[in-house]
Amino acid sequence: MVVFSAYVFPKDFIFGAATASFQIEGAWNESGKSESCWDHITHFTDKIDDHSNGDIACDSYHKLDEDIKALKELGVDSYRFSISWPRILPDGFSNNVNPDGIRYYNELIDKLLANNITPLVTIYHWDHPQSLQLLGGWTNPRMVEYFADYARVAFEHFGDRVKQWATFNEPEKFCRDTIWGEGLSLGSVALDAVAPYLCAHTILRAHAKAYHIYKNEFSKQNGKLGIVLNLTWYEPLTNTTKDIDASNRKLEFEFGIYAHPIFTKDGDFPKVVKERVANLSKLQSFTKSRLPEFTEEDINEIRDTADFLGINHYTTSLISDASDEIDLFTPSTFNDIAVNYTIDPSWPASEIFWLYDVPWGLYKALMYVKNYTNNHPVYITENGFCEEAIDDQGRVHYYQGYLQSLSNAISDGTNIVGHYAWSLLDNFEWYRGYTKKFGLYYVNFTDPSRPRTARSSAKWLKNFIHDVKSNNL
Ligand code: PNW
Repeated sequence: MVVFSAYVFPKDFIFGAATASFQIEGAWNESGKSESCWDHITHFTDKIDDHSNGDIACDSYHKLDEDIKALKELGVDSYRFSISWPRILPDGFSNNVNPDGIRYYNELIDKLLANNITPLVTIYHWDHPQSLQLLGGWTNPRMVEYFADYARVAFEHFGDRVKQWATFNEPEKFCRDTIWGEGLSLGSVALDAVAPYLCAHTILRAHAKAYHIYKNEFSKQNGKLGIVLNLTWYEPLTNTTKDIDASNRKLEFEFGIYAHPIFTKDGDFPKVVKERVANLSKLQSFTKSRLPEFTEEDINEIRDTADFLGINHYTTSLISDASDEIDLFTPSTFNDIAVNYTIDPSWPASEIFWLYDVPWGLYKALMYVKNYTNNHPVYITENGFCEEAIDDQGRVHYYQGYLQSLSNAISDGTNIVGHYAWSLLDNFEWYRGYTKKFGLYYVNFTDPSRPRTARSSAKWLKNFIHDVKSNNL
């Protein structure tokens, strides 16, 4: 441990920046790539705020040298990016591998390594082939096999050089809304009350299957494999038992539903999740719980299948119990959870509605994770702020506070091994299109050459990483 000013980081701590394929690559139908579910949503629905799409995005498919230049300039140790499933397996299945997809990621990986930047590769960051969406997407249990086959192709082609793998990015988020639309009510029992649980059940089995393939067939590659979960910190609004229980319940439904089966010795979904969904399902006259059950075999297969946990942490909400307000007879995940959200008006707001600058929330989240996972190694795989200005003092303030909190959590015994800023670049922000900016680098989307410009936060982070490292020498 080296102390620099007030910051403390272990000597081999990893600093990085993150992106995801659909959000940056563009080249949506080039060189053998097929349509992804997100190409489909953006082309055929009006759900995106600015009616934009990922057809060109940051054009990183043609500009990987510029991305690497930005990473190099930042002085990061690592780059977290994701692989586009339809770019390497256009039919969705592993019988047909697209050589140009393999070429692109080979080139990216080789150039990163040549610049001393290690890759952390997310196998799935929300963009599966539309052909598999037509087969039901993540509600189809066969996706377990299709995903495992896809992961095997990734290990085969890239595993000689990639030593850090994450299977899924934020399954709770995409199981809730990314394919079907967003919002607390999507308007059907199937989507509001059933699909998120079918999806969770499939994802956990797919993750475990990929883990066992990696450990059994690719043990020689000697890498690490984990999963990335979203973890907003939920602080009880008051210190009443009802609000404390409500914030715990929210954490279990959002984080525990994935973390409990993988990281606890009991395995399986959290007790409160199983009980509440079973009880409400019964009351609502379903013949069985809307939450699928795992078999004993599934539970054993899923338990202990992560070398590390990735957490995406952005912000904090204040939680109160909503049990008295909900209609128990209306099936929905919102009613299953039964909480209300609010914020403290003194928190600095970002330019996206859900994100506030609350650095102590990260400290609490990390302490919670330490307990929950018995101090498993953790990467913060995403952390960032939404602000458009080139002189983005709000983002600088955010990183100052969050890195301080992170450093405090490390001093207090949490096992945090890395931090990735979201994002390297402004990019396609899902339902917000290009209206919301998360980049350390500004991207001019009206210029066909998509020039990248360092924001103040990029310069700040560069100096920060440099200072931490030179004090660690
Ligand atoms: C993450 N929330 O999504 C994703 O992993 C990224 O792809 C995305 O660009 C980034 O965060 C910024 O949004 C989230 O409402 C979306 O709390 C929404 C929330 C959290 C994470």
